[in-house]
Amino acid sequence: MASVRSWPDEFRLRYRAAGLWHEETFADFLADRTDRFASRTAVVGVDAHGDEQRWTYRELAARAAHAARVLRDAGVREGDRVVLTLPNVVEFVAFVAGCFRMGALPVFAQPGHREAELTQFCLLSDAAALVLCGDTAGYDHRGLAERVTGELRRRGGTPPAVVDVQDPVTDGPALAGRPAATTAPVTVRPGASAEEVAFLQLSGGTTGISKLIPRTHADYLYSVRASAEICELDEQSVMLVVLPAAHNFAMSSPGILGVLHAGGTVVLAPDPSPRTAFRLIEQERVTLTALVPPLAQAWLSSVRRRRPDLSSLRVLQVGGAKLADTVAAQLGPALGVRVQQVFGMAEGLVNYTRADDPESVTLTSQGRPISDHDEIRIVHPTDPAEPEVGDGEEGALLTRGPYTIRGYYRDEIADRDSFTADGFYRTGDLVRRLPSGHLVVTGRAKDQINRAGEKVACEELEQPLLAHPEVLDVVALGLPDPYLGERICVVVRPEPEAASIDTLPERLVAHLRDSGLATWKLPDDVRLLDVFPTTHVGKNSRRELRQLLASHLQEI
Ligand code: AMP
Ligand code: DBH
Repeated sequence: MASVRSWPDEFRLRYRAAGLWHEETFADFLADRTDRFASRTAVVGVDAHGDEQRWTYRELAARAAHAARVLRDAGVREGDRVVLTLPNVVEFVAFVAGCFRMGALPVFAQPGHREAELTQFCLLSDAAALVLCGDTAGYDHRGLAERVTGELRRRGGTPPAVVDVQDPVTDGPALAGRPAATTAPVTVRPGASAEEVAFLQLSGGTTGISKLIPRTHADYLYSVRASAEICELDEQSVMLVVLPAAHNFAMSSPGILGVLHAGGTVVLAPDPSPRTAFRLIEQERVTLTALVPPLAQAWLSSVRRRRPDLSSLRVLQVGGAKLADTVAAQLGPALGVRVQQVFGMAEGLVNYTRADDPESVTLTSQGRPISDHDEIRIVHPTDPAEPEVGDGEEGALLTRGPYTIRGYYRDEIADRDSFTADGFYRTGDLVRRLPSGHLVVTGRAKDQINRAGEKVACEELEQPLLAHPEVLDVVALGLPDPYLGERICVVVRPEPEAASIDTLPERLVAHLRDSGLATWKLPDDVRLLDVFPTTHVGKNSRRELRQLLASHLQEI
């Protein structure tokens, strides 16, 4: 794929020679686990109709084969991209495995994404199919898909076939003018190279809507294997997936794939409430789960009231956003678990605290990299020459390694900003390194808000608001919030002629919703200000303005 920047040969050879990259593809891996663990339980959860399911590895393979047939009948071919926007239902695992089986590339969208994002993902990936769950938590995803395909048609694109897992059609006419269905089974894809792109993950987005992240079989499986080892997974491991299943954390750190790799059991929580999680932990004797910090806090308060039996739970992973040291210290004693901090990104690098780290490190750092081959550079955050800062000093984190991408999917402009000439990814995170190699996340140098682990690019809010006739100027920023970490605030300079100032905040939120933004990106707080503080004119003036406004708002 010419438009994906990959690892130079020197690095590819190094990673292979070091035994990090294998020949194994996802299809090989799943076929192998089906043979080895056939009658063990692979997946527990509810299906798209809300019925409980419990699949063995053998049954998962059969469901994956069926999903592959559904996709093929919808016109999907080897190498095609398939946008998945599914909640935590068992079909999610079946369709991911089905894509791998037939050599199609899943694009991991979230069920909260709306027209703006889904249209963009379909366009960027030239998707052959969009897989959804018709009615998700009372929201009509079929109606949403119609709007997305309508928009794609208007823009002259080929709309994807729409597959509803609540009603998957295997023998109907092919959609959208794609080739007609056949009834032949879809066989496991032979001969795929492990260094080809296996799927597209989404970045949290710093400019505009999320970029697509091309991950190869070899690089991702390395991180999955190594994560499973660090987290000491085995056939007895039972992982509860509370976070959205398609998120990189839930997929791979060690997540769904790590557990399937080890022959363990994945339990999908249909909703993220502590009540549901506690019920499933008791019922399935869950050993491991992963949360974002606000959920960990919700567990703390809920455990005192509900007194659940968490005796099977050994490890509680927390990541996606900074965990406050004070909360970290309470979790272990209150829940009777070992806390593991996880600092990762869909672009690659993942850091874990380890089982044998001293408690002082586990509670105050966000872990150290998976691999000795992860290269870490911590540089001056504002000096364009990017000199490295001294040990223990705060700086911007750059990284390069065996599972960190060298470029986004078909986005050369983003590549120029996000990667150095020698291939280091600019994470946008500010960190400090401890003598042990552990990283402490101290802040962020990117124009992004991290709301409870969900990332929003400031621009995603500012662009549609600037198009509103009553808005003269707008700045989106994250304000500190004791529960969410950050809450989304937009500061608006209204047009002097704005119709009714009193109702403007509500109308602006409605405007954002109507513009098709994902549900979690809508502002928590809309502030109106007649005058913005002035900044020095320069490249980063908007960032400076955000900082000025943030400190201004905290003072008033
Ligand atoms: P994404 O781009 O959505 O994959 O999000 C990755 C980003 O999430 C990282 O670059 C960090 O900004 C943030 N992040 C992930 N885990 C942590 C953590 N444990 N502590 C602080 N920030 C985190
Ligand atoms: O926030 C993230 O993107 C993240 C957090 C923890 C991640 O991608 C991961 C672990 O793999």
